[in-house]
Amino acid sequence: MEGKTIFITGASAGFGAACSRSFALQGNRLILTARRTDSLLRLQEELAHRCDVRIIPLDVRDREAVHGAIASLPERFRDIDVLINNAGLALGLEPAHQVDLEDWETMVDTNIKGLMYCTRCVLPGMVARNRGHIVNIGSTAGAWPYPGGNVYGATKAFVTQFSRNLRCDLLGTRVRVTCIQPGMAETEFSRVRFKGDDDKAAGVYAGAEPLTAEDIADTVLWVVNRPAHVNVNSLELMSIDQAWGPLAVHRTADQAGRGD
Ligand code: NDP
Ligand code: 8X3
Repeated sequence: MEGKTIFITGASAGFGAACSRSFALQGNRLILTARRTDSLLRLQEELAHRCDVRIIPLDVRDREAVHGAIASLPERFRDIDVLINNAGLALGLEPAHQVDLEDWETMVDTNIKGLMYCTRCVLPGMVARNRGHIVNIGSTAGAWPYPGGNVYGATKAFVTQFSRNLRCDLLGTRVRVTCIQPGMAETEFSRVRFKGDDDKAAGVYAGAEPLTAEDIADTVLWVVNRPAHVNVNSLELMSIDQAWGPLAVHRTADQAGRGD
């Protein structure tokens, strides 16, 4: 798969940075976006000897900025072959009745609306060229609930269903859509979720072997490199140290001892 144009959101860290490195190794043209310009510049410097890299400081929540960034791409970057909708975040792990409403809004604006804006801007070109691949980064949190997952998990459920619905709309075209649904992976994700509390973030992975950003990049590369007639609809992956829990049961104190 050489010489494709790959647009990656959230390229400044974690999965996005790892995907940038993997796709660079195959000599593609990269458009790397995120809010942190310094991290993007470092990545561009690292990858420039391997491929053509364009960086665009971009907040995916800003609809006009997304539109402007894509509309003003130079000719050689204009025909985007692969859009990796990766930018996203979780904020907090509090129960729903205690969360900061702004955190919920930030997750909706980034994980849902940002992904919608990028998709809507890139998709018409893909359909016109009758080729392309949209890879959306969902999460196990979109399928499997957990305490404190409230809006984060719901935004990822949106990503799963939006991905499926896109394929319905695209049936009859050669445009592919895949939703990757990783479980626990060690990146900056938990530091962001716990707002810079490194100890709390480290606790998420302590004593376990989480997925790595490179595991996810390998997976994205694999789905994109399937033959053009193969659409991987969704792919869920977890660390060997993670699995589902039992359904929770709340017991009142006087009933808790019954059956002993
Ligand atoms: P990181 O925090 O390491 O990276 C997140 C990336 O998203 C950063 O590059 C960040 O860049 C970017 N980003 C966040 N908000 C915005 C915004 N408003 N506009 C543009 N870019 C933004 O986390 P991961 O790599 O782990 O997460 C990547 C994706 O994978 C997310 O969608 C996450 O929900 C999902 N995911 C993560 C899992 C995990 O356990 N790590 C598991 C399952 C899914 P910057 O701050 O520079 O803008
Ligand atoms: C990230 C995985 O389990 O922290 O999407 O929600 S989890």
